[in-house]
Amino acid sequence: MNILVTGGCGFIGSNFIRFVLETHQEDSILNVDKLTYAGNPENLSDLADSPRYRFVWADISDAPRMEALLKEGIDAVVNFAAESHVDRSIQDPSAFIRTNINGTYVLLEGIRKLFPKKPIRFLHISTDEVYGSLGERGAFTEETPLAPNSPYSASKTAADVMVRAYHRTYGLPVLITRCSNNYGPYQFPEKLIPLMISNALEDKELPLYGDGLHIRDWIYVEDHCRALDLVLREGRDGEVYNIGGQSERTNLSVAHAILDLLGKPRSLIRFVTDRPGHDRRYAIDFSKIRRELGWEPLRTFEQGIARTVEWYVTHEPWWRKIKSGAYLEYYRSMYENR
Ligand code: NAD
Ligand code: TDX
Repeated sequence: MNILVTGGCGFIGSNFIRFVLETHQEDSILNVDKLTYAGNPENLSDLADSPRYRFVWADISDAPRMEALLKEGIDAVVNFAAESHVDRSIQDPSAFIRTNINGTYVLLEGIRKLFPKKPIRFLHISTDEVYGSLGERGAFTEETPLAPNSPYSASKTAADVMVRAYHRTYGLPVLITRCSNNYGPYQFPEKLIPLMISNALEDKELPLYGDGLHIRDWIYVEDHCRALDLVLREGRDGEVYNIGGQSERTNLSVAHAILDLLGKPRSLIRFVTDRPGHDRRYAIDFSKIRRELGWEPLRTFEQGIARTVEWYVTHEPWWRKIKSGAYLEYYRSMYENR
């Protein structure tokens, strides 16, 4: 397959591209990324010379550019491109509306217009946050009503249901996945786990929102990528697949695990003002993808967090460049001069 991946310079997209190229020797990838603050081509610098990988600097909201790229013999689109950080969406939702909603619409419309007879597959990476927040018991199934609480999750919900509508109305062969919280190599250090690891390594405080007892289900990014690859090749058109890590943890216990692995004192933890509209708990019922496609997560949280801490310890220049902002200037100037 010749796969167009959007947002491939971000965290999950870069892990997915590497996974596909390693697993499927016959596949090639066209990576389209706008290089926002979260996009870092260094995440894929090892692929720069691969004849099966190409990077194009472009915005998914740019319809003429997307149509031109879709005409390049693409077999499938995997849409990761998004503004992905909840706290930023609370500060200013505008980019979330532009990229997450309008950008997804542009891609769908491009496929509808260009391939009226035999549309190409469109795998859309949605999120468990579209379901809103859970109480102490239960887990999200694919039938749980959508009830997003942040501008981020509301924008992801709008995209998710638009993708569904393009299947119902126009027959586009779409697939939607809703996954829980990812962690692992190349995650931008604004998200909880890389922020906690890098702060601890710098002997800085670890800020926990509210009482620190909010619960997330954590999945190691490689397990997520394997699920996405399966859904792309074997999923049923028009279906939604939940993906989870079977690892519910409070944020406080995540912080403890990181500090313990690094041999740093728990006194680094600081309880700070809570995030507005903060979802209390997420949990995923992934029995559908297990039943239909035989997928389940392979790594426990304890294995995954140990590997992740190790990766950040051995890749200190990578996250230091990001925290200082230096990476952004370098790549912007490189692509602007082309
Ligand atoms: P990320 O922020 O690390 O990466 C996003 C990438 O998209 C960046 O490379 C960025 O430059 C690019 N991008 C942003 N706007 C763009 C635009 N207009 N055109 C082209 N590229 C653009 O995000 P991530 O954590 O890798 O998440 C990837 C996807 O997975 C997102 O759609 C997110 O909603 C979803 N998701 C993430 C998680 C998680 O835990 N991180 C969980 C479930 C779903
Ligand atoms: O400094 C912090 N302190 C803190 O207590 C940060 C950044 C987060 N938190 C809390 C908020 C959440 O309860 O940690 C938890 C995880 O926060 P994030 O890493 O910001 O992730 P979350 O808001 O759960 O959303 C993530 O998972 C679903 C991704 O960012 C989304 O893109 C994905 O859709």
